Amino acid sequence: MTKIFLKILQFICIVLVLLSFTILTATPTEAASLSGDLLKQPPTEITVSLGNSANELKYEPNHLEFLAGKRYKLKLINPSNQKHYFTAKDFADGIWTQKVEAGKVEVKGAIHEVELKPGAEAEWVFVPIKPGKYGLRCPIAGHTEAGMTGDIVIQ
Ligand SMILES: [Cu+2]
Repeated sequence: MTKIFLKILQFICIVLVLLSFTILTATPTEAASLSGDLLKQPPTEITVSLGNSANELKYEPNHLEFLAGKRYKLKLINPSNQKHYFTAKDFADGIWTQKVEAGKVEVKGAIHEVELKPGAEAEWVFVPIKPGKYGLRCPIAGHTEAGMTGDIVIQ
């Protein structure tokens, strides 16, 4: 419960920061609608493949960059014949997750890792908040060691 509350607070903070930057040039009416506009902002789409059809143990791409305060749709796909994880806990703590969508299910709120079965797809919609460099890895036995790692930068 406290975690969710902190996430909401974080989100409100980023909205306030964005508002204070924009308010100088915006009329009061425009400024009032900015927080709503953030969620209507068309997300930048990025696709990451967990493994590939040749069953190589890697993320493609294995380096991701995001800008704080922008809205993103991270599309995760698994074209391999084994399951994989997208595990980036510190990154997940540094973003505000709007939802994770898979099939006909939408999960709202904080998420720390996503498991994709062979052939699965999921979409993670979020707004990065905390700049930093974060690690990404697949914790399935042997996968991290084989090079199924990556890094994620929030600027
Ligand atoms: Cu894996």
